[in-house]
Amino acid sequence: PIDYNKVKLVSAKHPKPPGVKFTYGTAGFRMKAELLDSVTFRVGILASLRSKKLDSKTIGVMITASHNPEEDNGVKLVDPYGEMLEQSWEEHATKLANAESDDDLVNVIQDIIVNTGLDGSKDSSVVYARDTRPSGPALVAAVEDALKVLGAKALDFGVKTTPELHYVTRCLNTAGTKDAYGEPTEEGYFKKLGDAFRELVEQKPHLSALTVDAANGVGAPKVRQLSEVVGKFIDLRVVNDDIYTKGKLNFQCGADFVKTQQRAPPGMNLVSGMRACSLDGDADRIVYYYADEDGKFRLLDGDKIAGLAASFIIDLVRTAGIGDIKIGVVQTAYANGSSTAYLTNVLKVPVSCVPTGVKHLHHEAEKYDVGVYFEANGHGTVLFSSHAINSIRSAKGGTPEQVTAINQLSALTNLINQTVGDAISDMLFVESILMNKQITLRQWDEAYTDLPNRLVKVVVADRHIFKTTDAERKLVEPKGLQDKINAIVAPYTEGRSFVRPSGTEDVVRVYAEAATRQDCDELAFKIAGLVF
Ligand code: 16G
Ligand code: ZN
Repeated sequence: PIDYNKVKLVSAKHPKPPGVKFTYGTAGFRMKAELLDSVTFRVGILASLRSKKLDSKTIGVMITASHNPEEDNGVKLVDPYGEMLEQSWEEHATKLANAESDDDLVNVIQDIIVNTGLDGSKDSSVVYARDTRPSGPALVAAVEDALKVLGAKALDFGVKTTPELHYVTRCLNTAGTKDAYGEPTEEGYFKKLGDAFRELVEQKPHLSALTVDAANGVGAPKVRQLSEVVGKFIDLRVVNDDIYTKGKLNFQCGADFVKTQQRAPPGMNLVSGMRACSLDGDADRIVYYYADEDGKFRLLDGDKIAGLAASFIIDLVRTAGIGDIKIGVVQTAYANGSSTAYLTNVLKVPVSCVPTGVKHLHHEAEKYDVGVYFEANGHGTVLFSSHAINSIRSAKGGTPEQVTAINQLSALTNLINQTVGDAISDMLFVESILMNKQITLRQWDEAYTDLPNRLVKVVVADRHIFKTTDAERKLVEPKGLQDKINAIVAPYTEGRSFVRPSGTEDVVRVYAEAATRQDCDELAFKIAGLVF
């Protein structure tokens, strides 16, 4: 049973900053690190409660603020199979974080116990990891205090990428079952990826070196470790790998910088013929890019990866002769209009659009046998249903081509991190496709041409008055605003624009795309003016 007096005593060492309102949002709790001590302590408590609720299964806790500035940090929970925390528990997290006093905290814990019908006397087990942020160790200590006071089994997974933590959580909970996902260690993770990658590319000629911008974050040491496993097949050159100098994390580098600025990180010296990609600060996003003959920067973002991945898998399934496998792609409103047209008209694959945030994409992708989901920002993965996996594993194949395609599909199910988008796994996935097709980044890029697009942040008095519908593509509130947007967009050729409140920052985001750069910028400017 839970010793509430002890909880209060330890909680007193992790006081809530008065007046601050916390929300468990799309990416868990995220803000200036100095405000997070009480929050991480309480998330530790919630992790233990969640484990008790789920028959003592291991729950994951990740301490990271992804692509945010170094002084930020964040914390989120991972459910037993590596998914995001079940949505109904986000509310419990928010209530716990906002309990003003230690007594209130105990009341909220007791409410959660009653509300969810969990048995407080059950054992609990929690695995946790952090990225390279300097504020990480102290926040880990706060989680550990919580686990100690609740008597939870605590597993410190150390400095890891977010996707590694998702991976290990699933491994721990499936060990010894028919759904075993892999060895619950970092070595197991790299071995699983490395073996699958080798299977896919062993016979293929090598490509030129790939420059990997690691955002001066946890991706840097991890890509180096990966290199030890796959170095025979792929030449990885890590840049922006300084995880020790203060202030460097995500600063003028990384996937978010490259995607939003639409340029290479300064200092990379991207020249024609180079192949490059950028990870974000916790290595769950990746974008590719190159310079064309004129030295012009060309981005291959999450939409381009989705197109490449879908076309490769469609071909494999067709060649393998495995019928009855429904392939679909899931995007958000930020997907470039050209990418949606390419998927729909050229690949002829069904496309669904869902609200921003991994949990929405992930759930929608689960509706297909093979669900490819990517956000334009580079976060994404591919999910294989158990029907798909069984079909692939039991397929025999009559011709050598069929056998190869079946083996490749089977390898893909191991190469792709199916718990969450994973920059390292996605990078190997993309590389394996490019090696199989023997194509350059430029040739990949030729599948379709992106419409010029612009993303603008608008600071408003209260972003909560903005309410959206239709996968965030339309505003329902403030009343009348959507009609005005429609009227402005109407005259633009291939014009599209939408407005949504950010889930991670106190701003409203305006997206616009149109046939020309000038039209697109003008459109973005006009719509931003409406919102302001
Ligand atoms: C979070 C989401 C990411 C989304 C971004 C949008 C997860 C794990 N992460 O980082 O998928 O693209 O928020 O941010 O769900 P915004 O709401 O500020 O535009
Ligand atoms: Zn991230």
